Amino acid sequence: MASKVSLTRYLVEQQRVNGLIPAQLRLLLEVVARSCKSISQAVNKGALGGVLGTAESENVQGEIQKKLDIIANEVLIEANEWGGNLAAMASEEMEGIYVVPNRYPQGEYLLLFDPLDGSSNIDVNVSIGTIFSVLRKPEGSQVSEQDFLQAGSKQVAAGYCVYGPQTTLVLTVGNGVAMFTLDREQGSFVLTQENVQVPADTQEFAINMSNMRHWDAPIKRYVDECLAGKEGPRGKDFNMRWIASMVADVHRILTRGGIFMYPWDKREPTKPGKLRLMYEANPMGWLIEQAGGAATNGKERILAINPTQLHQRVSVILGSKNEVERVTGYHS
Ligand code: AHM
Ligand code: MG
Repeated sequence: MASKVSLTRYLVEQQRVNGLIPAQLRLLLEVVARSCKSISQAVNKGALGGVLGTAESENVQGEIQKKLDIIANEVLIEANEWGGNLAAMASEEMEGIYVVPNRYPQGEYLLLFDPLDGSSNIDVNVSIGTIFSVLRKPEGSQVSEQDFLQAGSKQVAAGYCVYGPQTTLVLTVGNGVAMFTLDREQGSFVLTQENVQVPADTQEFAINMSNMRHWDAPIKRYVDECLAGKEGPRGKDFNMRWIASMVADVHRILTRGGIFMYPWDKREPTKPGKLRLMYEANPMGWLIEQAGGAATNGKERILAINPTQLHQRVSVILGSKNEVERVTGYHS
């Protein structure tokens, strides 16, 4: 039997054999993975660890923070600040950027994360996850928020860790998508799937249907056509899933195909969408593209959007290529 490939070995191969990642980026990804292991431990303890429920605080988006949102954010900051790989970090849970303190060496990279995505699912024991994106710090002076405002196409690594029945880390460094399952006995992530591919066609869609009355015409048209099934214009039946954890919905799509939509809607017309570009849509968009799928905001490729704000929101349509192209086509 072929020996198991650990995340460490996979990353070393990406560095040495494929020349895809410098050593500093490899070390940084190891630390992110280690943080995910700690978060997974905390998530697993649940009520026994006293980690469920809300904290008495709000984040910059005005959302009530859960205790685990704060714990996961601290784990990521503490693990990543001292290694010398990063210049600064940004998170859904922090208003401004976190510059690596002077007492540590500054590295060449910028790390962005949603420490615990799908917060509404924490207390009900449904899959949640950590999403991350790595950018290179532009050369020059002191690191600033401006340095983070790079299009998703500039990412050098992106991934997520889903805390579900299994803890699975999913990663791209621009060489396809690989999945690693946490082996709790060994304490390491083991490569369990390489070269992940999203089928171009699908009969499964994911959207929060309770917002239907607020949608724009193109989204309404697409979903109506799916709902019409065999007798409708698509000539086939569709299935529906909505987990309300983007990580879990994207993980399903990477595993068996599908389309995920969190579009702009009329509830808050000035907001471009619910999800955040820099640490949700960009990393997920890149993973999906690396697996042969597509990701747009209905008008353009998510990865082509030039950000103007750290916490900017975006309409998201991603997954199986032909379906994403269809919905995007309905917008033109
Ligand atoms: P969060 O980052 O505050 O957890 O919010 C993002 C989540 C996504 O994971 C998920 O797709 C979406 O919000 C669910 O929203 P809704 O509850 O409106 O269906
Ligand atoms: Mg989130």
